[in-house]
Amino acid sequence: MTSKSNLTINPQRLWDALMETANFGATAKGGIRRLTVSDEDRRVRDWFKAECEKLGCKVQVDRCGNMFATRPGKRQDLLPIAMGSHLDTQPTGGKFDGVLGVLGALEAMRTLIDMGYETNAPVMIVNWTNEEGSRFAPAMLCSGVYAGVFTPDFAYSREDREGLKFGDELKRIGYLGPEPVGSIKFQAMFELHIEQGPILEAESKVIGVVTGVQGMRWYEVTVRGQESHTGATPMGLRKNALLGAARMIEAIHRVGMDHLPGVASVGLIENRPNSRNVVPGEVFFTVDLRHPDEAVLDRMEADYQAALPKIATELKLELEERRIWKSPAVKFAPDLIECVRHGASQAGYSTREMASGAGHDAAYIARAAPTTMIFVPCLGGISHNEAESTTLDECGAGSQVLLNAVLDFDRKFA
Ligand code: HGY
Ligand code: MN
Ligand code: MN
Repeated sequence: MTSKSNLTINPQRLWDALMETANFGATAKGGIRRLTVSDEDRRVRDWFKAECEKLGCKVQVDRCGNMFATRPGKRQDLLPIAMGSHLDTQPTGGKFDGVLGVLGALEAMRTLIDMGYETNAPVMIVNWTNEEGSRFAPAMLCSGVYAGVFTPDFAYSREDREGLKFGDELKRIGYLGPEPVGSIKFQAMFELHIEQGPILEAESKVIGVVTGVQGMRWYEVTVRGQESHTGATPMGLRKNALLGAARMIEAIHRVGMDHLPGVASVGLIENRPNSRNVVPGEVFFTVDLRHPDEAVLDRMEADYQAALPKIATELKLELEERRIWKSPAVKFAPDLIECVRHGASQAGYSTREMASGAGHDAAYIARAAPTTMIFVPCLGGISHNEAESTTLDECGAGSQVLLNAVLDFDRKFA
């Protein structure tokens, strides 16, 4: 009988899987462009489904394309213990954001099967659809539907910047599954992820014991002025929407600087008509505010929403602004956090307790079941960047701690 202690994952096999799936949407600069419910997303989903079925797992797909691969345990009266993350990426994403969590879970599953180790509870791997929210806002869209934050119809209605709808694209790639969202249950979820920040590397720690996720809010802003000739329109008579947007973006940066460790960012901007000799008449941009403390986030929101109208008035511009997403700060489940601590110490890895700056599916899944996360370092803390990088050993450490934590949690059902 295999003892728990010699259940050692195979870091090379995990690394090979990471490099193989990096081909689905590979970019020239060594990153991945695998936007949610794109053809590249379909290819990696097909690969994931085939790999899980080869292991004998039952693969189910719900009506948001969330994928659930389950291996039975000794006791069918217990709900599965889940290990989940996401396979979609940013437009210029890296090889590890999200995918490490899904493939680290696959490696843990492969190890259990190789060693003939039967868990008490079933074990499940989850691929959550559209964690990134880059193509279809907001982020964590389908883990949000699973947790009851959004309705399926809200998700289906979301449009990308080309006017395509999420529901149509999900159907087009063949992943509008039969299972009602939320109907496939599990009793806990562990999510392995790269930190996407510099702390673990700076402190030479291997494992982040994640205690929660900071609050996040997204907004959309449209500034309207008047298109006019750049040669014939005197400076004092212009209604320059891009000048207004530029001053607003500076003001938003100031809101972040005035509320550290909060962050304030503008990431997406569309300038119309975007012609070199036309004074811009309309600018659309997005705003992303985050802070660990909701009360401070309220103040950041108030400051930002007070600053924009002043700028619009000064420059005789019209302003349209609205909040499209609010994900409150989340604390993870203490007993699952304890399993991660045990799992890391059992493997002999140094640890550091921390909250997550980035959003994750775990932030919403924590509303549906006890949840926590495990971080590993990434080079220079860089992520959402084609240069995103981590090492075979760090990926292996994360997957090993994930397996150890799941088995630690499972032991109480013996
Ligand atoms: O926005 C986020 O924090 C996540 O990467 N979707
Ligand atoms: Mn992610
Ligand atoms: Mn991401």
